[in-house]
Amino acid sequence: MALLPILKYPDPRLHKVAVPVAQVDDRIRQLVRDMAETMYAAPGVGLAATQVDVHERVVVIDVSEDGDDLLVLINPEITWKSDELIVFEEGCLSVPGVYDDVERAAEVKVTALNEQGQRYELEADGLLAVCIQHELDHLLGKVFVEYLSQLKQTRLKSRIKKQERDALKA
Ligand code: K1U
Ligand code: ZN
Repeated sequence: MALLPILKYPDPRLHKVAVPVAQVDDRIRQLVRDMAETMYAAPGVGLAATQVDVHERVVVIDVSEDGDDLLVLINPEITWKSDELIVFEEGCLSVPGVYDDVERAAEVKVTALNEQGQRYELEADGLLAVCIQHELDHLLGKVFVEYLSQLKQTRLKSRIKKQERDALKA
């Protein structure tokens, strides 16, 4: 198993669109194991392959209290979103230290393949629904801060540039 480096916003590779997995084989199962280890170590409740610079449709999620309920989503697709919306304060392992409210569908239905390549369906609400939508956005090259106002995005980019300059001086 391996801890994978996580790309940090505004790395342009976070905006690549992931392609479907052609075959669920040992390479993908190893990627899933490494992504899960990386997510648990971060720690986080989700991770998309895009964030570890692999541009294939693979996501891992674990929103359980004890961190013992890993959900593997290969080639996930949202098949239904509720009209009801939920506002949730989101974070992102690719944008450390930034948490802000995002409005998304309160419930979703998703279909995906598991590590054995078998298709399954899932209905989700609450944090799981939020996390599924956040991770599937990553696969489309979208980072949650893009839902924030232009002013907040500009301030965030300036802050990151200043942090990078300060790190060079230190
Ligand atoms: O995609 C990611 O970067 C993972 C992200 C998932 C997420 C969290 C909250 C709302 C939407 C999506 C994170 O895991 S951020 C870290 C986090 O939420 C957390 C960290 C430690 C314990 C519990 C949660
Ligand atoms: Zn994220």
